Amino acid sequence: MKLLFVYMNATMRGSFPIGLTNLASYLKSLGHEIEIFDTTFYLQYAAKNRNKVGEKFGLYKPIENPVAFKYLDSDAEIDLLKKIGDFKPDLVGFSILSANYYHAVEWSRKIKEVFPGLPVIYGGLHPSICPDQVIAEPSVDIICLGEGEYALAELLQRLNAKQDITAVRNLWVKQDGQIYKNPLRELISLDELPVLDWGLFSQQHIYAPLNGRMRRIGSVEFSRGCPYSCNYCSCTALRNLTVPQKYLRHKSIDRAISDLIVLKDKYKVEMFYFLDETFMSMDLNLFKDLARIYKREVGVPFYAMTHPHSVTEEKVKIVEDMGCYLMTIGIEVGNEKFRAEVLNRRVANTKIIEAFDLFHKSSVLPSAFAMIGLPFETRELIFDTIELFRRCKPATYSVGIFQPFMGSKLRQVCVDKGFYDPAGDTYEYPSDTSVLTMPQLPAMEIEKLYRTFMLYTKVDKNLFPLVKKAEDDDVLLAELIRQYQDVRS
Ligand code: B12
Ligand code: SF4
Repeated sequence: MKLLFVYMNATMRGSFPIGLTNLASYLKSLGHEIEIFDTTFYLQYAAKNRNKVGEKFGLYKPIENPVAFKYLDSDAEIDLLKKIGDFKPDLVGFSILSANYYHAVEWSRKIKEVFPGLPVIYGGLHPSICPDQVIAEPSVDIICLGEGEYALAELLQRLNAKQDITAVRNLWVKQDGQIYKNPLRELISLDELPVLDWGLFSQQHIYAPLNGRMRRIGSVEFSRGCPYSCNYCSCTALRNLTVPQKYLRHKSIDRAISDLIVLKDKYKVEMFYFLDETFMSMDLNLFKDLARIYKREVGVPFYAMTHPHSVTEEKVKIVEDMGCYLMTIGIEVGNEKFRAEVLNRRVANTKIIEAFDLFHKSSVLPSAFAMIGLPFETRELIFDTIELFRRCKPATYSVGIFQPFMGSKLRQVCVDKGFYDPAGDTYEYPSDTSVLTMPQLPAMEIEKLYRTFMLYTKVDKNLFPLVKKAEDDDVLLAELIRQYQDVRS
């Protein structure tokens, strides 16, 4: 069977998406003909380029070795229809996060107009957490909840054999005015997935910025799932779908290593990015084995993300020896009580500081994640975050304005407290803007602190009045950013 996936990515930010690549590689390995229509490199999305916003406010380092990407200046919708006409798929599958939902709907309506008999399936995070909304959309015939590999394989096999498709597990199927809602099946064993086939995508996806340099980066996973339940994260909703199965699982070391060797050689990977939700949380003995074999057989530097709780002296030595270049630790906010009560992240500041200090003593660069503009947050609380950043001194970091993403508990809190009106929500939130209306912290105040965050974390404290002035003075802001963006915090 022929399946055309539509990878909706309106950020102009590359990286081979793990979920869709796994899915496409798996179906290809079963003999299906798979093509991907990818929106990543269309110039029409330039305004949504998050990297550019981050660079402007000194939040990302300027790139020393820019890559000359080839962007497409044609119209993505016209190109998609042409692709369908040429490839003649038996099924079109949209892979979407919430941010892409309405854009995908525009396109699938158009597909139904031009190719009325062509079935359309939606999968990915948004249909998994908002199935009722998505199945009600007339241009969508089928939705997939949770992991798609086995479900799509069975669907394609049944479509090919012209068999009934209404009882395929993980799928909700609309047929003759009825909706068939099927339960979820067993989770896939990660060892059953074939080696990622990045050849299905534009090879430009291999280039990504890291700490001021563009590098050939391969996004991979060793484990899937997370033991925590932070209130601002949508992963928890995905995991809850699969209860009582254990969503948190990992590959066997043999399989992980053999895949990494293939990818390293085939795509000349300079650095691997382990997308595991919290890489260092794995069992100590497993970690030791993985590290020993990785160092010997793969030997490529890598970076990953982790929870501060997982950082111990022993584990830092292990990742250092394994060749880790950078580890991102979620600080999120600086006030311990606020972090526990609002974010449901119960970790002490002393533990966070200890984690950064351990990394500073090693050769691994510690990086940090943070958010500002959370519900109930005040200017003083944001300064607690700035203060903790000044103490932890991350080598690089990513700070974002909180957005009420679908599937996160905090979204509902924002709606209940009147901080956010979900009527007419497009799910697309510009990265330098707050969409909340909070009496104690107006959106404008959040945006000013976002623009000056880097400065407050780096300048000498006696310059704080000048930075405060720059909150309202774009010329001064640009000048200060120019002076301080290369200064190590
Ligand atoms: C890697 C990543 C990215 C990558 C790749 C995105 C992608 N589409 O894969 C990049 C950097 C591009 C990215 C960008 C953004 N991301 Co992001 N990202 C992640 C991250 C860290 C991992 C996702 C992942 O790989 N999951 C594992 C794979 C196996 O699961 P999966 O992709 O869902 O795929 C499976 C199923 O969904 C299904 N499936 C997927 N597609 C399809 C298609 C069909 C037809 C079918 C049948 C099935 C199916 O089968 C797959 C395999 O089993 C998650 C956080 C997390 N830990 O989950 C956030 C996350 C997904 N991102 C998020 C967000 C908000 C964004 C951004 C809006 C920016 C931002 N503020 O962070 C942009 C939007 C990008 C866009 N598409 O326009 C949110 C999504 C919230 C929501 N409700 O939509 C998450 C959950 C983080 C969070 N804040 O909670 N992101
Ligand atoms: S934010 Fe990170 S640690 Fe928290 S639930 Fe999501 S993936 Fe897990």
